[in-house]
Amino acid sequence: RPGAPWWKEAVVYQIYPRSFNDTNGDGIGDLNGITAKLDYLKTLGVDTIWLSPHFDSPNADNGYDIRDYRKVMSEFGNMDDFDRMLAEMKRRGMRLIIDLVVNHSSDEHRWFVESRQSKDNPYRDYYIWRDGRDGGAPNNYPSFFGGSAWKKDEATGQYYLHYFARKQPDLNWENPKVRAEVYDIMRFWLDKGVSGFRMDVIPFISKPDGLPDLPAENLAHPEFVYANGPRVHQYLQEMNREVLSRYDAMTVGEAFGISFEQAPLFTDARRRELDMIFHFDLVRLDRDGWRKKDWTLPELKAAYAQIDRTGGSHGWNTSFLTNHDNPRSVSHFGDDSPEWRAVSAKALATMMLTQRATPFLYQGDELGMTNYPFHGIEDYDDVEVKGQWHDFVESGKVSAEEYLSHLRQTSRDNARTPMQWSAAPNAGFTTGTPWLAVNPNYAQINATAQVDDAGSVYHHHRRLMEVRSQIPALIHGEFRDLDPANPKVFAYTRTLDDKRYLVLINFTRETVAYDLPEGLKIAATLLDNGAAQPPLQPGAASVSLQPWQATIYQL
Ligand code: TEU
Ligand code: CA
Repeated sequence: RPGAPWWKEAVVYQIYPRSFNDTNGDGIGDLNGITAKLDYLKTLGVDTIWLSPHFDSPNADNGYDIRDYRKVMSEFGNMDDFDRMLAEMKRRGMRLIIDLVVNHSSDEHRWFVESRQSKDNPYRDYYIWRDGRDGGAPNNYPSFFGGSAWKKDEATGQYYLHYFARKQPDLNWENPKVRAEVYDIMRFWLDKGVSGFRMDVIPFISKPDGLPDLPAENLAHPEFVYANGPRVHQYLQEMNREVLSRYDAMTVGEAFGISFEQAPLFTDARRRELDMIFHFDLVRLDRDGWRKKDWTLPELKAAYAQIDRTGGSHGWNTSFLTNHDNPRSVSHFGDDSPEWRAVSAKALATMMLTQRATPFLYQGDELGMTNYPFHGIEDYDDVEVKGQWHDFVESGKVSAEEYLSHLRQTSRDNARTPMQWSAAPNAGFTTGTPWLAVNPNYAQINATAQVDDAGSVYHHHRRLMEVRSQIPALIHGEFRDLDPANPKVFAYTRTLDDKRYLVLINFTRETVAYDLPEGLKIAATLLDNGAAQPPLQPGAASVSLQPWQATIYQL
């Protein structure tokens, strides 16, 4: 569409650098490893990369705890490596967006090192310090990573606030100096040539006035309170005015705690805040914290429809099925048994890449990588798991067996195992010892094998991106769910002017007869995930959908 901003037509690929590609044998992925794989990504068809944090960090939360916002994490390389990586992306016509983690910093950031020294330190107000109450924490806020969100600091006897780990103190956005520092950091990277930011838990930056106790009903899900501070929109509008409006940058906010109805407050273009947000309601459809619940296809479809209706009216949406905080999409929404893994991964890709939204593909999903076969607690690395283990299992509230049975399906570590490049030892990820175990299925599921196989999950992603880039209706066209209550089939149209496409996806292992609504006639098959048989006759009004068949038709 002439005049559409580039980021509406982009396909973004998320790299979790620690697990992507190790070039020096220390078992940790690095920036040179990314540079070495740019041709692979270019051939796949992605044009924008979102890099999870690459900044100097003591890694209490794998880089989401930043010690120096202007320095590259030494495990990942140095600034020369970064500059080379960015130049090589640009040479290939690719853009880079980076992670902006400014709700909190590391406790090892020099601001915090200063801040904790004394009550009158010039950096004291960079963070949120309060006196304790009755010999305990200032209020009842829980941390997402276990225990209280407050930690007493011996130097002054006051407590500091940390919504996440103790090593992730929350910054005080009320302080204009903090905001100015953040804007400077943003300019530093934009001036280097990055094309925007994914903003970590950005709705949390404004804290509730007076920090009153959470009502009991909010204690299990404090995000709905944390995300609704009084000045979040004021700060985002200021950030837009001061920084973003001066660059051709895209922004996507991680909107943890934001409901569908609230989405437009962030993404309505007329408000000049963010371009897009990541909604949690779809990827967390079947979750209650670490617990897994059942889900149904109509619920998933309702989430898509809601996202389209609310975020899309004067704004734009994201489409994603996983990221570094969620299980693998084929294990979650598809069927990762050997018989159905590849075809169901292709079906999910068809859905993900034909929404009226910018798709965000997570590393390894283009191969249909699966969850890891975790056994005991010792198999996990995640700081979140360790905190929950302490709060729920060690406290005796939940049995180890029960917690672990849910965790196998919900753990963030599922998506963090190393990228499976080849059938070589350690999946070709490293010549050393990988920081997190490689999924043992790498001999069957790896990039080298799939690049060589035209029928692979990889090539299906490549074809989908190619088709998407050529057909504006698949990007901008109106979305309509034809049959929201159908428990087996997702059927929707994408319409732009006189061009109309139909997507049919069978979410089951059975053959399902699907009758098209009155008046719809298929003109041609545009792209199929290899399950359809026999090919459809033009003009057909009914389709016999094969197990996990996903087809885009032209109407
Ligand atoms: O995620 C925030 C977030 O909402 C999840 O980590 C959430 O707390 C958890 O999955 C609930 O089970 C962002 C980053 O994506 C995540 O990796 C960081 O750990 C977190 O913020 C803190 O920076
Ligand atoms: Ca390395």
